[in-house]
Amino acid sequence: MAEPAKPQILLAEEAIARCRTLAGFSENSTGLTRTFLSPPMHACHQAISKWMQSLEMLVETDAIGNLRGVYPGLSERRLIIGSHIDTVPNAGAFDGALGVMIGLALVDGLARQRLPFEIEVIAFSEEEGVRFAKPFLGSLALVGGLNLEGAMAQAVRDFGLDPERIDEAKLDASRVIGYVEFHIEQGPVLEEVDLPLAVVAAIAGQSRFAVTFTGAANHAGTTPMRMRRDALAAAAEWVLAVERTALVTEGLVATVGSIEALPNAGNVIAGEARVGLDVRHQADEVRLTAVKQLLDEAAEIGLRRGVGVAWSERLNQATVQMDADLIALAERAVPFKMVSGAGHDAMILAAVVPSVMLFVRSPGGVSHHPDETVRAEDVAAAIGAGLSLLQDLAKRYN
Ligand code: HGY
Ligand code: MN
Ligand code: MN
Repeated sequence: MAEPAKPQILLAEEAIARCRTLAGFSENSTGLTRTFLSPPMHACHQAISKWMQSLEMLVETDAIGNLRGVYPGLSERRLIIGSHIDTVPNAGAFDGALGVMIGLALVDGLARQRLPFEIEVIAFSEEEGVRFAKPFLGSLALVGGLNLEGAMAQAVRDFGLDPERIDEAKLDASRVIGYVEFHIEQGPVLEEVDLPLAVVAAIAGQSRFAVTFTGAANHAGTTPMRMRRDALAAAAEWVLAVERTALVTEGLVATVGSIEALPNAGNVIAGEARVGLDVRHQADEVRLTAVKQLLDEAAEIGLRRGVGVAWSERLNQATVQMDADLIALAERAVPFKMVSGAGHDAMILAAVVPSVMLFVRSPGGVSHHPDETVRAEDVAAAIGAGLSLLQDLAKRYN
C-alpha cells in the first residue's frame, strides 16, 4: 500500500546527513580514510544495513564484502543502483557513499510502491584501489572471474568472509535490466555550466603503474655529486617529465600522486624511489601512446643517471561508453551529458549489464579532499531525476 512520498529535499538532507555519519567511520582520527575491508567498514555495514532494513530491504554481504540490499518488486527482474563505500586517504564524505545513499533515498521515495522489478542497492567494498593498488574489486566480483590470493584473500578472511566464495557474487545478467550509479562529478564542469546534474555518456580509460627507481644509497655528506646514483633525484626528474608531457597533449591527464623514498632519511642519498603513475584520456590510443612515451622517458633518465628503472602495470582500463538506451531515458530528466574523467564501478558493470551514471555538481570542483561537498537542492534534483527514471522503467516493464 503506497504511502505519501517524503519531499525530495527531505530525502536529500537525510542522504547527506547519512554520508556525514559514514564519514565518521575512519581508520584514523584525523580525517576520513576507509580502505578495502578495513575495520571501520564493519561500522559502515552496520549503519547502512539498519537504514536498508528500515526500508524493508533484504540485506546481505557477499564474499568480497559488498553490502547488498534488495527492495522486492513484482517480478524477478532487477535494477541495480550502487556505488562504493571505500575511500581514498583523507577523503571527502560524498565520493561513493552519496551514490549508495541516493539509492536508499529512491527506495524511500517510492513510499512502498512496488515496481515491476526489484531494486538492489549495492555498496561496493573496493573501488579506489588504495589498500592493494587493485581498484574495482567489488564490482569485478559481480562481473565474475575474480580470484584473490595472498594478502588480499587474507584481508577478506580477516573481515570474516570466505574468499573461496567470491564467485557466488557473480551477477545473473539475464535478469538485470540495468545499473544506475549516482556520483558526485568531482570536477568543475557542472559548476562552470551552472547545472545541478549531468548524464555520463562515457568514462575515460585509465592506466596505473607502480614504477621503481633503484640507485645507490650513500652518505649525503661524503659522497661527491658526480659519484651519486640518486634514485629520488631520478624519480623527481621523471615526475616533471610526466607533467610536461600531459601539458602538451590535448585532453591527457597524467599524475604521479605517490612517492616513497628509501631509506627516507635526510642525510642519506635515496637508494630507491617508488612512484605511482596514473594516466587518463578519453581516446585509448592517445592514453596508451602517452604511457609508452612516459615509460621510455623513465628508462632514458635511468640510463643517463646510472639508476635502474622497473615498472608493473596495475590497471589498463579502456574508455567505456554508457548504455545509449539508458542515457536517452535519463536525458529526459537531465538534458546535459558529459564524459567522466574519474573512474567508477559503472565502467566495470557496463561489461555485463546496461549501465548509466548521473553526476551531481561538486561545488568548487573539489574531490578526494575533506572539502568535498554537495548542495541539498542538487541532491534533491538527483533524487527527482532518479524517481522519474524509475517510473519510466516501470512503464516499460509493466
Ligand atoms: O580515481 C578514480 O578515478 C576514482 O576516484 N576511483
Ligand atoms: Mn574516488
Ligand atoms: Mn568514486
